[in-house]
Amino acid sequence: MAHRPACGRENIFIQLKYIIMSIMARTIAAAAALLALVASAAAAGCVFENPRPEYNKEDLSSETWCTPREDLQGNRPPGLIYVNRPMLALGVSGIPTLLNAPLALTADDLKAAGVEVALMGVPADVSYARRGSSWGPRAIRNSGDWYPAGFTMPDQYSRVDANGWNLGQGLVIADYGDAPVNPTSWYRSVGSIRAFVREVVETGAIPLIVGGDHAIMYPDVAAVVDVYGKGNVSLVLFDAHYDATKVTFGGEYTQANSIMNLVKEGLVDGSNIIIVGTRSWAPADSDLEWIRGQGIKFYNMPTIDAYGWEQVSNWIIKDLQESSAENVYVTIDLDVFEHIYAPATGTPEPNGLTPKQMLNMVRRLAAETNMVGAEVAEINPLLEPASSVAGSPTTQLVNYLLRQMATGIKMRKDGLTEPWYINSTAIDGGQGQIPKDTKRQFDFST
Ligand SMILES: [Mn+2]
Repeated sequence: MAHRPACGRENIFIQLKYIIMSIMARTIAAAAALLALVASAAAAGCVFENPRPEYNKEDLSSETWCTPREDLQGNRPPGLIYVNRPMLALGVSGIPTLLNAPLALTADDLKAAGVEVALMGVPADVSYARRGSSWGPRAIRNSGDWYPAGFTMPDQYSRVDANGWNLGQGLVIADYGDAPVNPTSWYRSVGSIRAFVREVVETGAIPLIVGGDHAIMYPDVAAVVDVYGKGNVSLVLFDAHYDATKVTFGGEYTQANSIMNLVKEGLVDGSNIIIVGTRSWAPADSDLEWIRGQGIKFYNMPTIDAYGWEQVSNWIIKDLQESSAENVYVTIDLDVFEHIYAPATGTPEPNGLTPKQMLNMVRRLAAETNMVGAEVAEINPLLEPASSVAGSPTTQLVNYLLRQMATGIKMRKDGLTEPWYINSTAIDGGQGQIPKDTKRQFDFST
């Protein structure tokens, strides 16, 4: 029998029935999906300490950016994931990772592999200057750092090999991927970044973080303080700017006021903060008054010019060693460098520090103080186009900073913590070709 087409009132009832069923089905599915997201979010990475009006709870994509995939847990034995097939993969080939390190995707991976250094990115853009730093971590991965992971690569000053884990030397280093950053709201990102970094610090790994603009300082430092305790972390800031301004256009957590927030919230004591390399047309007198009032140590460029970098760098190390806080966090804004050395940065200033000064310094900080974390922020590859593809002065400098930090961490592990340690074979390869009474340009012992 031919099917009788529905018509008239009957047709309306059938349509209504389908419309009602469809609405019910969609409502149930949406509710289930939302519940699943909320449940997994609670267990995983979404932390909203400061929800803003733009947070639309009915938007099912609103928590996807911070919710780890469920299959990351329990479907494989935890440990490092080697993403490149050859034994000796150069940076230019294969799947890019930070320092060509193997990956870890969960805290269980870090724990199972005994990861000592967890490299990670925080791809955030909050700055009110030239934006693009969110591309920083990707640019460093793409930079073609040509040193393969796992093979012997001694630092030329200390002769310490932080890289050679394939040979039973070196540190266990992993790329832990990127912190969750909400593309529409920094204020929704802050809590999740803090939780992500805290998760790493809790495993005992030292996070070495690649930014992202310098607003990442607040959640990164807060996470380290969450683990080590309020007042128990010293903070050393290398920056052309002092990052404690009251002028933030109403923003609570910006790239320009992290120092102020960390002090006001009691996370870091002012007397445990050292600011190094500032030289812009600020701080104004009132801000300088605030800095003095907190007991913040301030080695600005006039101080470095007056007393010399070697002297000032010794004072910084001494300040940290004598601090009441047991732990040290190092935050580097790339604009602390003379602009020509790090052109890919958002708020450059001339008259900065040199790679030589800073590379020696970060190795010393990691070796001679109890450095429990560090970050390099304000890498903006959009300002130096080649940097996103094949490396550049800026990206190679960042790779060097990370490698010198790792070297210092390995030196400390090996007990090489004396001031300005350099290996006896570092100068002239230990051949003794330089007469013993030749005066050194710089006496490492002072
Ligand atoms: Mn800064």
